[in-house]
Amino acid sequence: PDVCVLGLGYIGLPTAAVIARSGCHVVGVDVNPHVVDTINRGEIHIEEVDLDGLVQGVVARKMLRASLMVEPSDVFVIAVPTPFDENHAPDITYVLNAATNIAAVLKSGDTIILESTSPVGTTDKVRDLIANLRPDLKIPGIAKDTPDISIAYCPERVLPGRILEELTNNDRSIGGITPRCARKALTFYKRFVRGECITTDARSAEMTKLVENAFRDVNIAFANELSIVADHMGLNVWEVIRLANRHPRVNILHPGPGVGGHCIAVDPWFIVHSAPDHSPLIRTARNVNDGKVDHVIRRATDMIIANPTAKIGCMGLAFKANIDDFRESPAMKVAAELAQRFGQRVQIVEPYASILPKEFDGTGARLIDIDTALLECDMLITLVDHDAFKAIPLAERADKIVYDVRGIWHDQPGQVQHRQLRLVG
Ligand code: SAJ
Repeated sequence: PDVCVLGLGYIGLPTAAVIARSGCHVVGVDVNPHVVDTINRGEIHIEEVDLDGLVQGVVARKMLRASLMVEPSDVFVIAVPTPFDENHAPDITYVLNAATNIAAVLKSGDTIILESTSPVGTTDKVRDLIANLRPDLKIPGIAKDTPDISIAYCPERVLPGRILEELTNNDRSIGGITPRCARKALTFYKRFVRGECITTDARSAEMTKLVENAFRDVNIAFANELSIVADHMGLNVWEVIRLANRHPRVNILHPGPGVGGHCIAVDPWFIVHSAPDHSPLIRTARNVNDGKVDHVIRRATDMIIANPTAKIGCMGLAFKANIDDFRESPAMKVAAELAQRFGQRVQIVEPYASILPKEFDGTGARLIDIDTALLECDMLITLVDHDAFKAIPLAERADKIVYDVRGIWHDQPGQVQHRQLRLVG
């Protein structure tokens, strides 16, 4: 079939490229002319492992091209952002705009698939919108006889840095407005997904996506709360977690400077917004993870004030390890705040940045490399667990004052260590 993918971001572009590789002619649609031009040159505007070669190949073979306009197709895949406003209310305007544009070219036999993370009920809203705009079509769940079109919700669940691999290998939930819609979408996903595709209804699939990210958020919140408790009690949280995780049914995640990125810190709010009186745990987890940023800033500030001549190296700005994405990053918030407070005493080490982001304008902070940091800085604060930081041997940092927010240097002197006391085994 011919496929139209709406939204060419971190999910839409890799999805469009993988569908094109499976043998469909794909047109990718984006509102940004720069994105459209870049892709039509066979290039990419985002960083993702192996995506450049894949896009170059499918564009060269004329299986993928980009456009500013939605075009008639057999399958429409919506992969636009769903942000939330200052009250944590989800904003599905981009999804509804995409559906409006699809309605203009929709014909009998077509399938519409929503992949964007969405509050429960969004796929029904898309269906109602299409029904309004296209009274000539028989709509699933509304029309009495066999509908003309199919509508389904099929969330992505890929991890940045492993997108192409996970796009093909992960299992998928396929939620139809009706069972027939689910079967239609299933046939499409079977073309390019090797993981198992499990059909369900649209609302369950919408909730499943939100639940997956809320589950991770709650677990990270547990780890972050533990880190503050352990700090208060003079314990090394990493040691405690390492030992607790030796229990066959315990698996605590890693504390850090808070939770960043565009999904885990957002999606739980969609659940809270739908059921505000029934989601105290999910809401609290969000607040615990957001509060961890402030805790790290306070703790680092105390250490910096206690060492008035020390030069400080903030290690990392990315929202997580080994990627170049600095948006919604707790590391960035901590580093920028410390730079505001302490000016030129604070230097930034970020191997994935070529210049300092605008958040550091006027602070006097400089971007330095790892070697300069090891030479010039007296205090190191690990805000991101990049492999390049983990690889720094003890001999090169033994004399530093370290605030190991990410727990990457377990051998650092001055941290409470009990491992040597373990006599068994
Ligand atoms: N983090 C910790 N401690 C941990 C794990 C993560 O502090 O033990 C932090 C990270 O440093 C980062 C944030 O959490 O700041 C989120 O990172 P992540 O790697 O957990 O997740 P994302 O946002 O890159 O991708 C998530 C994934 N969801 C789950 O694992 C349940 C991915 O599969 C989803 O597709 C993606 O959200 C999405 O698009 O929703």
